[in-house]
Amino acid sequence: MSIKNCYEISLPLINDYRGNLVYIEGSNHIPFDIKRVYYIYDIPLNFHRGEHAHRKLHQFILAISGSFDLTINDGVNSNKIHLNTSSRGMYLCPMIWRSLTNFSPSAICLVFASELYSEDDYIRQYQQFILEANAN
Ligand code: T46
Repeated sequence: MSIKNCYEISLPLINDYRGNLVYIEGSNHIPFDIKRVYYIYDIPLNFHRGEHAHRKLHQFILAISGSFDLTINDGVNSNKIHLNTSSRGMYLCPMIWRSLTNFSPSAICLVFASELYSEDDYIRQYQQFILEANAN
């Protein structure tokens, strides 16, 4: 898997005089069946999240509030994306090392995931990630 398989997804935003509405339709906007949703918030200043990869998990990550940087790395190439709107997020395929940094004080990171939580799916050591990425 390569970071070329990861891409931005823009969501439909409906704006009128009352404000904004963004909607997410599983089969229309998310390229996998959603089995789990979670969110991360109240991140202390200068702390980071992530620093791991997933063997099988697909995810869609967006900043539902505030902003943060998402760095994706396939073991060869990497790319840093600034997420700062609730109508655009990143799809991450399996076997991508991700780091989330530079959280703004109000940041909320919302994640849609293709599987239930399983620690067995995590690769938390970078050297192990490189071994498994090169073996594929
Ligand atoms: C990712 C980034 C964006 C659960 O029990 N259930 C869950 O659904 C999740 C996601 C985590 N946990 C437990 C596992 C750990 O004991 O919550 C604790 C913190 O998890 P973790 O250190 O993996 O959290 P982050 O914020 O570093 O990473 C998470 C996701 O794990 C990861 O897939 O892409 O958010």
